[in-house]
Amino acid sequence: IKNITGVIPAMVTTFDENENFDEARMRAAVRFLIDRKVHGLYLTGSTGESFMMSPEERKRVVEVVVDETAGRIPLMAHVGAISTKLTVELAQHAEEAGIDAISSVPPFYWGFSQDQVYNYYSDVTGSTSLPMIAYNVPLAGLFGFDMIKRLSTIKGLAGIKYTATTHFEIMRIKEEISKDFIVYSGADEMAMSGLSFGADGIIGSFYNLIPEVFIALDAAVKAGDMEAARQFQETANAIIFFSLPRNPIAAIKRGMAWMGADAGLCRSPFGNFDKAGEEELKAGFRK
Ligand code: NAY
Repeated sequence: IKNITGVIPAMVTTFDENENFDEARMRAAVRFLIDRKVHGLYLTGSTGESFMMSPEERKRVVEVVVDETAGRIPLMAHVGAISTKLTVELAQHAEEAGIDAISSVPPFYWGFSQDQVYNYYSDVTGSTSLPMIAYNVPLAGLFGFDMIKRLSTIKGLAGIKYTATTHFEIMRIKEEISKDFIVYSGADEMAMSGLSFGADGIIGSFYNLIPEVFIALDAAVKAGDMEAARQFQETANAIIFFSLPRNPIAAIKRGMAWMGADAGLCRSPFGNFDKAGEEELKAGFRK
Protein backbone atom coordinates (compact mmCIF):
# COMPACT_ATOMS: atom_id res chain seq x y z
CA ILE A 1 0.00 0.00 0.00
CA LYS A 2 2.96 2.27 0.60
CA ASN A 3 3.30 2.79 -3.14
CA ILE A 4 -0.33 3.82 -3.68
CA THR A 5 0.01 7.56 -3.24
CA GLY A 6 -0.59 10.66 -5.34
CA VAL A 7 -3.57 11.37 -7.56
CA ILE A 8 -6.08 8.52 -7.78
CA PRO A 9 -9.31 8.96 -9.74
CA ALA A 10 -12.41 7.40 -8.18
CA MET A 11 -13.10 5.96 -11.56
CA VAL A 12 -16.41 6.34 -13.35
CA THR A 13 -18.16 3.21 -14.57
CA THR A 14 -19.09 3.47 -18.23
CA PHE A 15 -22.69 2.63 -19.13
CA ASP A 16 -24.11 2.54 -22.64
CA GLU A 17 -27.36 4.02 -23.97
CA ASN A 18 -29.31 1.09 -22.43
CA GLU A 19 -27.62 1.50 -19.04
CA ASN A 20 -25.54 -1.63 -19.50
CA PHE A 21 -21.88 -1.78 -18.51
CA ASP A 22 -19.87 -0.83 -21.59
CA GLU A 23 -16.64 -2.76 -21.50
CA ALA A 24 -15.03 -1.13 -24.54
CA ARG A 25 -15.63 2.35 -23.15
CA MET A 26 -14.25 1.28 -19.77
CA ARG A 27 -11.06 0.05 -21.37
CA ALA A 28 -10.73 3.32 -23.30
CA ALA A 29 -11.25 5.30 -20.08
CA VAL A 30 -8.53 3.29 -18.32
CA ARG A 31 -6.11 4.01 -21.18
CA PHE A 32 -7.06 7.69 -21.10
CA LEU A 33 -6.27 7.95 -17.39
CA ILE A 34 -3.02 5.97 -17.58
CA ASP A 35 -1.89 8.14 -20.51
CA ARG A 36 -2.54 11.14 -18.32
CA LYS A 37 -0.19 9.74 -15.70
CA VAL A 38 -2.57 9.17 -12.78
CA HIS A 39 -0.90 7.29 -9.94
CA GLY A 40 -3.58 4.65 -9.37
CA LEU A 41 -7.30 3.95 -9.79
CA TYR A 42 -10.11 3.51 -7.25
CA LEU A 43 -12.90 1.35 -8.70
CA THR A 44 -16.61 0.94 -8.05
CA GLY A 45 -16.93 3.65 -5.43
CA SER A 46 -19.57 6.36 -5.27
CA THR A 47 -18.39 7.90 -8.54
CA GLY A 48 -18.42 4.40 -10.00
CA GLU A 49 -22.18 4.20 -9.19
CA SER A 50 -21.54 0.90 -7.41
CA PHE A 51 -24.66 0.93 -5.25
CA MET A 52 -26.72 0.84 -8.43
CA MET A 53 -24.92 -2.23 -9.75
CA SER A 54 -25.33 -5.95 -9.15
CA PRO A 55 -22.44 -7.85 -7.51
CA GLU A 56 -21.78 -9.60 -10.84
CA GLU A 57 -21.49 -6.27 -12.64
CA ARG A 58 -19.13 -4.91 -9.99
CA LYS A 59 -16.95 -7.99 -10.33
CA ARG A 60 -16.88 -7.61 -14.10
CA VAL A 61 -15.75 -3.96 -13.83
CA VAL A 62 -12.90 -5.06 -11.57
CA GLU A 63 -11.84 -7.83 -13.97
CA VAL A 64 -11.93 -5.55 -17.02
CA VAL A 65 -9.88 -2.81 -15.35
CA VAL A 66 -7.31 -5.25 -13.97
CA ASP A 67 -6.92 -6.72 -17.44
CA GLU A 68 -6.63 -3.36 -19.21
CA THR A 69 -4.25 -1.92 -16.62
CA ALA A 70 -1.93 -4.92 -16.85
CA GLY A 71 -0.02 -3.95 -13.71
CA ARG A 72 0.98 -0.48 -14.96
CA ILE A 73 -0.53 1.36 -11.96
CA PRO A 74 -1.92 0.12 -8.63
CA LEU A 75 -5.65 -0.52 -8.26
CA MET A 76 -8.01 -0.26 -5.31
CA ALA A 77 -11.54 -1.63 -5.37
CA HIS A 78 -14.39 -0.38 -3.25
CA VAL A 79 -16.21 -3.54 -2.14
CA GLY A 80 -18.70 -2.10 0.37
CA ALA A 81 -22.19 -3.61 0.21
CA ILE A 82 -23.85 -3.34 3.68
CA SER A 83 -23.99 -7.06 4.40
CA THR A 84 -20.71 -8.54 5.58
CA LYS A 85 -21.36 -11.68 3.55
CA LEU A 86 -21.66 -9.88 0.23
CA THR A 87 -18.78 -7.53 0.99
CA VAL A 88 -16.54 -10.50 1.81
CA GLU A 89 -17.57 -12.10 -1.50
CA LEU A 90 -16.61 -8.94 -3.40
CA ALA A 91 -13.38 -8.55 -1.42
CA GLN A 92 -12.28 -12.11 -2.10
CA HIS A 93 -13.14 -11.73 -5.75
CA ALA A 94 -11.09 -8.51 -5.91
CA GLU A 95 -8.09 -10.31 -4.44
CA GLU A 96 -8.37 -13.19 -6.90
CA ALA A 97 -8.77 -10.73 -9.77
CA GLY A 98 -5.48 -9.02 -8.90
CA ILE A 99 -6.51 -5.84 -7.06
CA ASP A 100 -3.88 -4.24 -4.78
CA ALA A 101 -6.10 -2.88 -1.97
CA ILE A 102 -9.75 -3.00 -0.96
CA SER A 103 -11.87 -0.24 0.51
CA SER A 104 -15.34 0.05 1.98
CA VAL A 105 -17.84 2.53 3.32
CA PRO A 106 -19.27 1.43 6.66
CA PRO A 107 -22.54 -0.54 6.53
CA PHE A 108 -25.29 2.09 6.32
CA TYR A 109 -29.09 2.61 6.17
CA TRP A 110 -30.01 0.71 9.37
CA GLY A 111 -27.90 2.84 11.67
CA PHE A 112 -25.55 0.09 12.83
CA SER A 113 -23.86 0.37 16.22
CA GLN A 114 -20.16 1.12 16.55
CA ASP A 115 -19.53 -2.50 17.52
CA GLN A 116 -21.36 -3.75 14.44
CA VAL A 117 -19.35 -1.40 12.23
CA TYR A 118 -16.12 -2.50 13.90
CA ASN A 119 -17.03 -6.17 13.40
CA TYR A 120 -17.86 -5.52 9.75
CA TYR A 121 -14.39 -4.07 9.10
CA SER A 122 -12.72 -6.77 11.12
CA ASP A 123 -14.50 -9.57 9.23
CA VAL A 124 -14.04 -8.06 5.77
CA THR A 125 -10.40 -7.13 6.35
CA GLY A 126 -9.65 -10.59 7.71
CA SER A 127 -11.21 -12.25 4.69
CA THR A 128 -8.34 -11.37 2.34
CA SER A 129 -4.64 -10.61 2.57
CA LEU A 130 -5.17 -7.21 0.94
CA PRO A 131 -4.84 -3.94 2.83
CA MET A 132 -8.20 -2.33 3.66
CA ILE A 133 -8.86 1.40 3.36
CA ALA A 134 -11.91 2.41 5.43
CA TYR A 135 -13.99 5.09 3.75
CA ASN A 136 -15.07 8.02 5.89
CA VAL A 137 -17.81 9.83 3.96
CA PRO A 138 -20.90 11.78 5.08
CA LEU A 139 -23.11 9.80 2.63
CA ALA A 140 -22.57 6.62 4.68
CA GLY A 141 -22.11 8.23 8.13
CA LEU A 142 -18.86 9.66 9.45
CA PHE A 143 -16.81 7.64 11.95
CA GLY A 144 -15.45 10.31 14.29
CA PHE A 145 -11.83 10.29 15.46
CA ASP A 146 -12.23 7.72 18.25
CA MET A 147 -13.77 5.21 15.87
CA ILE A 148 -11.00 5.78 13.32
CA LYS A 149 -8.52 5.06 16.09
CA ARG A 150 -10.38 1.90 17.03
CA LEU A 151 -10.56 0.71 13.41
CA SER A 152 -6.82 1.30 13.03
CA THR A 153 -6.21 -1.53 15.51
CA ILE A 154 -7.64 -4.08 13.05
CA LYS A 155 -4.81 -6.07 11.48
CA GLY A 156 -4.69 -5.22 7.78
CA LEU A 157 -6.74 -2.04 8.06
CA ALA A 158 -4.05 0.14 6.57
CA GLY A 159 -5.63 3.54 6.22
CA ILE A 160 -8.59 5.75 5.55
CA LYS A 161 -10.13 7.58 2.68
CA TYR A 162 -11.02 10.77 4.45
CA THR A 163 -13.92 12.63 2.81
CA ALA A 164 -14.82 14.96 5.66
CA THR A 165 -14.06 18.66 5.86
CA THR A 166 -12.34 18.48 9.26
CA HIS A 167 -8.84 18.30 7.86
CA PHE A 168 -7.17 18.97 11.21
CA GLU A 169 -7.99 15.31 11.91
CA ILE A 170 -5.67 14.22 9.12
CA MET A 171 -2.81 15.71 11.10
CA ARG A 172 -4.17 14.16 14.28
CA ILE A 173 -4.37 10.73 12.66
CA LYS A 174 -0.71 10.97 11.69
CA GLU A 175 0.28 12.14 15.19
CA GLU A 176 -1.98 10.04 17.42
CA ILE A 177 -2.50 6.86 15.40
CA SER A 178 0.62 6.47 13.28
CA LYS A 179 2.40 8.32 10.53
CA ASP A 180 2.21 5.02 8.63
CA PHE A 181 -1.60 4.92 8.76
CA ILE A 182 -2.41 5.95 5.19
CA VAL A 183 -4.74 8.89 4.61
CA TYR A 184 -6.32 9.70 1.26
CA SER A 185 -8.00 13.07 1.14
CA GLY A 186 -11.42 12.74 -0.44
CA ALA A 187 -12.85 16.20 -1.19
CA ASP A 188 -11.46 17.32 -4.55
CA GLU A 189 -12.32 20.97 -3.84
CA MET A 190 -10.05 20.73 -0.76
CA ALA A 191 -7.22 18.65 -2.23
CA MET A 192 -4.62 21.27 -1.42
CA SER A 193 -5.77 21.39 2.18
CA GLY A 194 -5.78 17.61 2.54
CA LEU A 195 -2.29 17.26 1.11
CA SER A 196 -0.99 20.17 3.21
CA PHE A 197 -2.31 18.52 6.35
CA GLY A 198 -0.35 15.38 5.55
CA ALA A 199 -2.56 13.18 3.34
CA ASP A 200 -0.57 10.58 1.39
CA GLY A 201 -2.76 10.91 -1.68
CA ILE A 202 -6.06 12.13 -3.03
CA ILE A 203 -8.96 10.02 -4.30
CA GLY A 204 -11.88 11.68 -6.05
CA SER A 205 -14.17 12.00 -9.00
CA PHE A 206 -12.75 15.07 -10.75
CA TYR A 207 -9.38 13.34 -11.17
CA ASN A 208 -11.12 11.46 -14.01
CA LEU A 209 -11.61 14.76 -15.79
CA ILE A 210 -8.68 17.04 -15.00
CA PRO A 211 -5.98 14.80 -13.53
CA GLU A 212 -3.21 17.06 -14.88
CA VAL A 213 -4.32 19.97 -12.69
CA PHE A 214 -4.24 17.83 -9.55
CA ILE A 215 -0.94 16.13 -10.45
CA ALA A 216 0.55 19.63 -10.74
CA LEU A 217 -1.15 20.65 -7.48
CA ASP A 218 0.24 17.61 -5.67
CA ALA A 219 3.74 18.36 -6.98
CA ALA A 220 3.43 22.01 -5.94
CA VAL A 221 2.43 21.09 -2.37
CA LYS A 222 5.33 18.62 -2.18
CA ALA A 223 7.69 21.35 -3.41
CA GLY A 224 6.31 23.77 -0.83
CA ASP A 225 5.05 26.12 -3.53
CA MET A 226 1.73 26.97 -1.90
CA GLU A 227 0.92 29.87 -4.20
CA ALA A 228 1.15 27.62 -7.25
CA ALA A 229 -0.91 24.95 -5.46
CA ARG A 230 -3.57 27.53 -4.61
CA GLN A 231 -3.81 28.57 -8.25
CA PHE A 232 -4.24 24.96 -9.41
CA GLN A 233 -6.95 24.46 -6.79
CA GLU A 234 -8.70 27.64 -7.94
CA THR A 235 -8.66 26.46 -11.57
CA ALA A 236 -10.05 23.06 -10.57
CA ASN A 237 -12.69 24.54 -8.30
CA ALA A 238 -14.17 26.63 -11.12
CA ILE A 239 -14.92 23.35 -12.94
CA ILE A 240 -16.00 21.47 -9.80
CA PHE A 241 -18.44 24.12 -8.57
CA PHE A 242 -19.89 24.58 -12.05
CA SER A 243 -20.49 20.80 -12.27
CA LEU A 244 -21.82 20.08 -8.78
CA PRO A 245 -25.38 21.42 -9.30
CA ARG A 246 -25.57 19.79 -12.76
CA ASN A 247 -25.12 16.05 -12.07
CA PRO A 248 -21.35 15.91 -11.62
CA ILE A 249 -20.82 12.27 -12.61
CA ALA A 250 -22.59 12.77 -15.94
CA ALA A 251 -20.67 16.03 -16.43
CA ILE A 252 -17.35 14.25 -15.84
CA LYS A 253 -18.32 11.56 -18.34
CA ARG A 254 -19.20 14.16 -20.99
CA GLY A 255 -15.98 16.06 -20.38
CA MET A 256 -13.98 12.87 -20.83
CA ALA A 257 -15.82 12.24 -24.11
CA TRP A 258 -14.76 15.66 -25.45
CA MET A 259 -11.17 14.71 -24.68
CA GLY A 260 -11.39 11.47 -26.62
CA ALA A 261 -12.46 8.91 -24.01
CA ASP A 262 -16.24 8.58 -24.23
CA ALA A 263 -17.09 7.45 -20.70
CA GLY A 264 -20.73 6.87 -21.64
CA LEU A 265 -23.80 7.64 -19.59
CA CYS A 266 -25.04 7.41 -15.99
CA ARG A 267 -27.55 4.98 -14.62
CA SER A 268 -31.03 6.18 -13.64
CA PRO A 269 -32.08 7.89 -11.48
CA PHE A 270 -28.97 9.96 -12.25
CA GLY A 271 -29.81 11.91 -15.39
CA ASN A 272 -27.75 12.63 -18.47
CA PHE A 273 -27.27 15.72 -20.60
CA ASP A 274 -29.37 16.47 -23.65
CA LYS A 275 -27.78 18.39 -26.54
CA ALA A 276 -28.61 21.82 -25.10
CA GLY A 277 -27.39 20.83 -21.65
CA GLU A 278 -24.15 19.54 -23.08
CA GLU A 279 -23.57 22.84 -24.95
CA GLU A 280 -24.20 24.78 -21.75
CA LEU A 281 -21.76 22.53 -19.90
CA LYS A 282 -19.13 23.00 -22.58
CA ALA A 283 -19.54 26.77 -22.47
CA GLY A 284 -19.33 26.75 -18.66
CA PHE A 285 -16.16 24.65 -18.65
CA ARG A 286 -14.55 26.94 -21.25
CA LYS A 287 -15.03 29.98 -18.99
C1 NAY B 1 -15.76 7.66 -4.74
O1 NAY B 1 -15.75 6.67 -4.02
O2 NAY B 1 -16.27 7.66 -5.84
C2 NAY B 1 -15.15 8.89 -4.28
O3 NAY B 1 -14.04 8.93 -3.85
C3 NAY B 1 -15.96 10.09 -4.41
C4 NAY B 1 -15.35 11.31 -3.86
C5 NAY B 1 -16.31 12.42 -4.12
N1 NAY B 1 -17.18 12.56 -2.99
C6 NAY B 1 -18.48 12.32 -3.04
C7 NAY B 1 -19.23 12.51 -1.78
O4 NAY B 1 -19.02 11.97 -4.04
O5 NAY B 1 -14.66 13.43 -5.43
C8 NAY B 1 -15.57 13.68 -4.40
C9 NAY B 1 -16.54 14.76 -4.81
O6 NAY B 1 -17.20 14.40 -5.99
C10 NAY B 1 -15.81 16.07 -5.06
O7 NAY B 1 -15.06 16.41 -3.94
C11 NAY B 1 -16.79 17.19 -5.39
O8 NAY B 1 -17.57 17.51 -4.27
